[in-house]
Amino acid sequence: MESHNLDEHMAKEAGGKIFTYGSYRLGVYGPGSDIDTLVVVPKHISREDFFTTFEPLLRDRPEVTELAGVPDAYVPIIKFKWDGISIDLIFARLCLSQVPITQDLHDPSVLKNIDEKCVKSLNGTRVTDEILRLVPTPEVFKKALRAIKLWAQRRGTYSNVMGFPGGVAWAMLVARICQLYPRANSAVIISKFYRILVQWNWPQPILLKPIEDGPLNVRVWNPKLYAADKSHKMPIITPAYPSMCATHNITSSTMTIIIEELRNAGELADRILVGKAKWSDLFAKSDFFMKHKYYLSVQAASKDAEQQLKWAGCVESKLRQLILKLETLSTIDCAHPHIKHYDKLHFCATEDEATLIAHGKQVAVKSKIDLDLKKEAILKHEHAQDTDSDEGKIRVYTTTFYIGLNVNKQNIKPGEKKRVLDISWPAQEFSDLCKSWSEYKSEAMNVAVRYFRNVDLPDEVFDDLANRPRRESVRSK
Ligand code: 3AT
Ligand code: MN
Ligand code: MN
Repeated sequence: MESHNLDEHMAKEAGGKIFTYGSYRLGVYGPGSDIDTLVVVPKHISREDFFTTFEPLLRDRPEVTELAGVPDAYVPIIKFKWDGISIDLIFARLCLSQVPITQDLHDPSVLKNIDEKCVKSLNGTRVTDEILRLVPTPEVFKKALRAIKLWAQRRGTYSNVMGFPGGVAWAMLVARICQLYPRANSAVIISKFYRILVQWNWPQPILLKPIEDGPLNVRVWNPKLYAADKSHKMPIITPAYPSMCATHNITSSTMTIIIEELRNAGELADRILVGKAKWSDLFAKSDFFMKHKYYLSVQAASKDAEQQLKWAGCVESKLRQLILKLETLSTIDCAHPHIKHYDKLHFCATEDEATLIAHGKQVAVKSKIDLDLKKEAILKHEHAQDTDSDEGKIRVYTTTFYIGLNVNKQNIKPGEKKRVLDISWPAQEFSDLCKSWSEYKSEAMNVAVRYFRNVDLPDEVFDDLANRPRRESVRSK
């Protein structure tokens, strides 16, 4: 601070405040959750100070491990572990000479005269605080949300990137039901939740309060003005200015899946309330790999953990485009993305093996599954790469995403003998889209799309191998 030409008194008075957001702020964190933290500072402190002065201070602390600063992210962030607990730390500089301990972020005027990245960084806290302010009884809300989150995760409908509602969207849905039934307990909220949302007149938006205008020259969700906003299928709108749609990723396939899951859960919840079913039935895991007869796999491959993390992230962010293209085929009723992906490290003896694996072929080489790619990438930076006996072999990292397909073989067109499913066009377009990434290197990365029957799925995606789909055994003569 003194390096910023402030006298000692001014430096002391300048203040600063830590806020939280995400599941930690909402009180719905679990064992795998991080603590999402926002540091708010007065105008003398810049984002550069955050990364050049504060980050090294953190790095030097003995409690800190796996630290990674990402200054050029959409929301610039420092990620690290403190005593083994994951922390996401973001930064916002207000246009104020002091940030006292009583500083509040509720008023949209805090957004005045600050840069765009700071507006984005403040958004998480402003939204979670507003949700908590708008629910009649936060304790009822939190307990119901915990149940809904667990249900959505178990049913495979919790993932913003994959076209399902994410944490904030599910929270807003529960909050809306709490507003509609201000005196209900959490169990009643859960059963009303399913009933109301199955019957909801989508694309009517879910709003926790009327959309407000504010001091910035930024877009606020408005389907009357913007065609993109009008196309949202299940809009769930954030309550803090500038209001945005938290579910713009939902496609007609994921919407179908969400509604079907809501309907099934609603029926279960009714039976639970009259004692005819157990709560544990509601939280039963859905087996994605038993649901469909046909699947697509999308495999991103590269030779380095850090590169793989970015490349797989790029491919993942484009998957929605593939789903949208698949939905346009008349032979596909529903393209169902799996919310989980599979990271694997293959140790190849030859370049030929490496190439085959990168092209999605099944090659029997030594491999490591259940890989923590993030950790591998960070450890590499800390020069602590494991030096196991596989050194010298060629490493290929793969990340595989799956899409279940409901294939429609009816409505045979005149002249057609049998409906054939041809995914080559969407697959090619998708692969071109991934490869148009600015950091794409054709010699170091690949993306491979494959189409296959359920019986050809790899063993590693099944928890229970005894029940995996198999080819009908040929009866003995
Ligand atoms: P966990 O309990 O931590 O698993 P969470 O809801 O806290 O669930 P995250 O920590 O991943 O989820 O994210 C917290 C918030 O951070 C949610 C969203 O407002 C913001 N956020 C996370 N990832 C992104 C992203 N890629 N782009 C923009 N905002 C993001
Ligand atoms: Mn979190
Ligand atoms: Mn986080």
